[in-house]
Amino acid sequence: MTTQQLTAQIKKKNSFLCIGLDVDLNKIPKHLLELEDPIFEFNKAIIDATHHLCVAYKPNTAFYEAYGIKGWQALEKTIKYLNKNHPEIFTIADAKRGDIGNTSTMYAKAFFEDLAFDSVTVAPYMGKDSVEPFLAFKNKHTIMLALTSNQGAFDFQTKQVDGKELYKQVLETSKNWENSENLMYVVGATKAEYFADIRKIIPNSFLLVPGVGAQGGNLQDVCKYGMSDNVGLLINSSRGIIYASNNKDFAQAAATKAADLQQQMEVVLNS
Ligand code: NUP
Repeated sequence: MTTQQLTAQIKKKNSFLCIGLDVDLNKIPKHLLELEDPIFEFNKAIIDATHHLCVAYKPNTAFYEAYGIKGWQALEKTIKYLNKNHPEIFTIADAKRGDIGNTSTMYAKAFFEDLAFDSVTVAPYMGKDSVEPFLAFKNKHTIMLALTSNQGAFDFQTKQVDGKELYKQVLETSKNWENSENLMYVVGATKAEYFADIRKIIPNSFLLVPGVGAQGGNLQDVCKYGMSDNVGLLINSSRGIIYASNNKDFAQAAATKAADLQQQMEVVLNS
């Protein structure tokens, strides 16, 4: 998918919502546990109830890897279901990969070719030759961690390196990498006061913004400082949407939470 197609979908749906599919068998409704593939059945119900309200889905691979082969098969079924029924929706494998070049190429193949995700999250710590193998895939997107939503972001990311915060070095340096037009960045919603500085470095790049909902990030603040001319934001909520209820009405309850965020986004887009 191209970023133009993503922006067109945002304008059509009046939404830049990304729903995180972080399935925890301890949190999903008990009646699903009797089915053969509870993880996929949960995702399918959430997708069926919310696809008109969001423009992206983001399964975090940890929640699938934790259940071994069955978890990975549920991830595969989920991405196939999305690509078949909602090919216009942007898909993100939140896997935070990155390694020496030939290994990164295999990670990229796993997510872009085998599973056919539109994008994957990548850690920048190993540098240019660990990220460029992902960038080489046409119309696929590499979402690099810049300033994360957690408290530990202050351990390294905001420390000065050569007179500048490390996350700013990451943004500036990566702009010059080959195929950098395929880069997007993760910036946490809990760090809204940093968005204005970030937009000075990367005015147009798409930002994946987790941290709204369960982590307490504020949608309006993120939009005020982070929105670009082409919107440039994908705001993620996982637990705040998918665990709105653990009864039989869970999918409808998730849709209500998603609709609440979508309506707030519509107001911002029209203002
Ligand atoms: O900085 C980040 N913060 C973060 O929460 C980068 C991420 N990829 N995430 C992921 O976003 C996190 O691992 C989880 O999958 C999702 C946030 O979930 P929630 O807090 O909305 O439940």
